Parts: sequence; structure tokens; C-alpha cells
Amino acid sequence: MRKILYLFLTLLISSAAFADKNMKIGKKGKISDVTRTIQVKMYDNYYEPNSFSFKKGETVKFEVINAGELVHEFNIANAMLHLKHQPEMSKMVEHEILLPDSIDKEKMKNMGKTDHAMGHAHSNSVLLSPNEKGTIIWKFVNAVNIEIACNVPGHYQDGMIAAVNLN
Ligand SMILES: [Cu+2]
Repeated sequence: MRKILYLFLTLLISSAAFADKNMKIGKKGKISDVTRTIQVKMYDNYYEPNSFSFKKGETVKFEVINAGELVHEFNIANAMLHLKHQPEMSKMVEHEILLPDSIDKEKMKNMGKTDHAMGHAHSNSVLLSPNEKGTIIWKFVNAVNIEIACNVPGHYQDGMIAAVNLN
């Protein structure tokens, strides 16, 4: 129980910090503002395509499919935020919510009832099992060094990162 409480507090703190920094990398977009829809495939361990170019202020809809055999994440942030997010993902592995090739959605949902961060429902990311699909609508604002990356333990270090150029 103490372990769960510790996890809850850690995630609460990290998600609060995350929400604050969120403004710099853009924000959740509105469907009515979408100017481009991009299909992205996630493999073990890379994205296709693995770089993107957008205009500042553009709202993009990403249709993401996990075509790999491992769980992957499509997370719009920057290097600093990815690094902050990685311990959170490691905790999900420790608590057997996140398995190499599946996600214990039941466990994740139960924990998510007490805190949304535990349910892993950030608007800037999707965490997908093999063959699963997800959608993100994101408005890119005036920001630099945006990286789309996977924070499943080891994957970022393995180079599962896509660069985003804004012009
Ligand atoms: Cu991955």
C-alpha cells in the first residue's frame, strides 16, 4: 500500500510539472482546426516517418498505429520532458502495468481512477500495444527542440525519437 501511495505521489508531482511545461511545446488541438492528418507507424524501435515539418500554429492530427511487436509510445514533448517522463514509465514497468508486449489496461484504469496521470491519459501522448491505434490532435506553437519519442524503458536510448521542425 505504501508503495502504491509513493507511486501515486510521484506521478502526481511529475504530471503537475509536466502540465506547466506543456505550454512551451504546444497544446491539445481542436478537430475543427486540423489542417493536416498524418499517419505514423511505430516499429521496434523507430517511427515511420521519423521526422516532421510543420508551420508554427499548425494543428495536426496524428493517426498512430503500433505495427511493432512491443508496446510503444508516441509522445510529443522535448528532450527534457522525455527524461522527466521516463522514471514514470519505469514505475509502470515495476508495477507490471507496462509489459514488454502488452499493457495491463485494467490495472492502469484502476489506478487512473484516483489520478489521471496514473491512467496515463496525457493529451500529448498515446501508449499503444501491438496492433493498437491511437489519435492525437496537437497544435504546434512557437517552440524549439520538439521531439516525438517513445519512453518505454530503453526505447528512447535506442533512438526511438522523431525530430519536429517548426518554420
Ligand atoms: Cu518504443
